[in-house]
Amino acid sequence: MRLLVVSNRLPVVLEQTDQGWHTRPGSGGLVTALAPVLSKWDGTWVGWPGVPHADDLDLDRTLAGAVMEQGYKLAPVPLTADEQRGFYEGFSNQIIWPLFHDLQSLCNFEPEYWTSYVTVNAKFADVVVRTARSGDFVWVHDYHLMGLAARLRQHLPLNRLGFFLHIPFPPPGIFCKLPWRGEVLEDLLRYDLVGFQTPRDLANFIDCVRTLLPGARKRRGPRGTVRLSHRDRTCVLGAFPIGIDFQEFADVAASAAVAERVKELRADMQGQRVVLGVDRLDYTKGIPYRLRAFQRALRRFPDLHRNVTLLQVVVPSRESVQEYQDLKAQIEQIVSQVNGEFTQPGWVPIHHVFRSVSREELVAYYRLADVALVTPLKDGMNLVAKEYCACQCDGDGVLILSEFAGSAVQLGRAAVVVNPYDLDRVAEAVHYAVSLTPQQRRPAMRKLRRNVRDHDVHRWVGAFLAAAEPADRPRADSDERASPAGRPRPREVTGVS
Ligand code: GDG
Repeated sequence: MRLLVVSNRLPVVLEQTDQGWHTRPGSGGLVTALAPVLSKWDGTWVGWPGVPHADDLDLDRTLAGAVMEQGYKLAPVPLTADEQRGFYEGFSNQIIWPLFHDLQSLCNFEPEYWTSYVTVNAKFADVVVRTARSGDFVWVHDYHLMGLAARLRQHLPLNRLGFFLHIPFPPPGIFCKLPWRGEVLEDLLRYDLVGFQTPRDLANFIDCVRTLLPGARKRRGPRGTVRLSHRDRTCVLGAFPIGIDFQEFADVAASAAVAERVKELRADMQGQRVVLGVDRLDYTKGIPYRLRAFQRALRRFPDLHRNVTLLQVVVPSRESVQEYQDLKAQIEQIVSQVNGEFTQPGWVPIHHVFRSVSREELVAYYRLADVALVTPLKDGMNLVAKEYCACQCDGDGVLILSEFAGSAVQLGRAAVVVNPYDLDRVAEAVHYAVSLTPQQRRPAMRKLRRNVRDHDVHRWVGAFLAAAEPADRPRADSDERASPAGRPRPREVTGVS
């Protein structure tokens, strides 16, 4: 069996220089996790190369070099600028992204976007069909490509098809606003396996199926999964919380180069305690609320003055979309307001970094930080929370975590859990976190690190692929209608103990 991974973007970055086009490897948890599996299984990654068509760009030739280095193949799906606008900026990021994060008021349900999404999903499917051989496992990633299975089924009847949703799945009250709700659900049920980040997302999906497709039948599957039968097909559903490459982060954090950088940063910070926020520029990450909460902390707890600094890294993202430009302006305004209110010679309360920093610099920030303030309004998982823990190789540090991040299911028992909308409680959490003694901080961080280590990204890949194995015969007595009373048993997600 070979593995085909399909995602919106290929795991490479194409760049144009005076010498022509060339590639450099992409970064991120998914690339790190899947690269070794792909090379072991003679795999191929299918995705959009990230740049619009250019006359002087020979995609196959440019990507050939990257293929040699990475040990697996790349199959590009070229998109026109119009397709990229309608499918990516439109349907994916102005409809599904806000809706699935419970922010339906930000949705723009433009019918053209749906048309573009259907066309582009068909284009992706065509490249997969051309690339796949009978028996290959096709693993599709994320909300941009929910509609691939229908077309793949027609042309690849013997291949197993898996899908993993990296973002949350909303409850029926929100999902039902989607004009194409029935199509999306039916499309997802055409996969053999659909994976979600948390048991809550899985339960929401089943509730939506129950609401919109009343004939669907639900049974227990192996290892906490659920089997849903609809029309002539059965789909396995499960919760597979994504992890990080713990060892890689821990090794970089323990390296001499990072230790040296942390020493420099500490000297720059002049003994202040550092509270760290790291986010892509996105309204789901709750950055304005976080900054307001920090402002409240400074107003209510004068002992924080000159003693605590918030280091907020914001990585530019989706800046062609109006909401993201507005968010950037809003963040800059609050930062300047708070700094104007509290700055004294020798102390600027918020350091705002608006750019991407290198992996090594990011790890140095994680190590430097006494407290990580991870307060998304809603998040599929949130890898920053896990990376922060992995990087505390001295066993110290405090994680303040939003109850609405998927990672709270695993880390909530040893983190300081907050409602990100509750500014006063978040302010108190910051004050509490910086007041803890090492004796109070260390046991919780030990538990957090153990949990992140034991549920790393390699285990995630293994669990998903194992669940995608052809099904055992279902037990005759486990049949039941999809109903509220018959909610799926949540997959056991080990909490820290
Ligand atoms: C989606 C879901 C889910 C950030 N700044 C820099 C940088 N980063 C890296 C972090 C982390 C990643 O970006 C962000 O991951 P998150 O999980 O926090 O968020 P999304 O990008 O929204 O990801 C999310 C995830 O998919 C995986 O399933 O957890 O819920 O929304 O890895 O390290 N990396 C570098 N410089 C930066 O400045 N090098």
